[in-house]
Amino acid sequence: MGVLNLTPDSFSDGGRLMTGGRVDVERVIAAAHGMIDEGAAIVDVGGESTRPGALPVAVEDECSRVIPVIERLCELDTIVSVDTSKPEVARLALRAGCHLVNDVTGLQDREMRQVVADAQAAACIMHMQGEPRSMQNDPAYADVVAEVRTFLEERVSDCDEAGIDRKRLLLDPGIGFGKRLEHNLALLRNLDALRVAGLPVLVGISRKSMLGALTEREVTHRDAASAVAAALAVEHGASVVRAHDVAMTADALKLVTAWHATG
Ligand code: HH2
Repeated sequence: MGVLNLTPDSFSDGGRLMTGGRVDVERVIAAAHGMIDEGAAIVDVGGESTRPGALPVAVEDECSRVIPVIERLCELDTIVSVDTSKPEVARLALRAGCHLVNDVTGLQDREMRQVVADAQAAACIMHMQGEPRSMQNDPAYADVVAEVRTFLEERVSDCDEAGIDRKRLLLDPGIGFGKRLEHNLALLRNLDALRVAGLPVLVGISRKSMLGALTEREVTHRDAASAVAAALAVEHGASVVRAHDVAMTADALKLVTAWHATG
């Protein structure tokens, strides 16, 4: 899953796809073509940063960033995902042809579940403790793996009730979303335990601060560590990895595949 952040303030690449404060649709489409050529099967479009301390974006502003891009991306041969926690944005994105709703609040909102069910769309259920503004203030767990698993179980059952086909769901431990380094590492080591009902797990670790803590590198120099982390995540049970540098990640995953093919 390649990341296309259409925001001025994303933690690693804010503003990259904007010109004069507005989304540069042609630049986004060119970036998407690049990612697809490099091996992305999904492109994930977001109009609101979820970094720690990020400020909320109004529905109209988020829509004006993502909808024109989604309309164009749907003409390409790829799965289009919208990274939003707002049902209004998800509804319009799905109407524009988007296939997957990537909700960092885990589809806890009933209206969001209804939007996904009505469109027979796919969805990613991510775990977060707290909310972006304050989630890294003092995250605490008694047993992070058990608590994240319970959360995912509850959300899958909410989705069952809403009539969302389980075959359309992805689960995500939410690396860095209300978690300390030790919590992130425990989750990454136990991805198999998070496969509620055997559903596939998505991991988003690309450029995140845990990699900065481990390598002492700034966010602009974390792509090598991100690719290694993606390979480790797949080796430990992830089915999808969310990446900013798709080419480097695809190389890492080719090695994992070859390793097993020759083993
Ligand atoms: N991480 C980010 C955003 N969306 N979605 C899922 N499912 N999993 C993740 O780990 C995840 C996510 C944060 O990364 P990024 O989009 O690059 O930054 P920002 O939120 O600042 O735009």
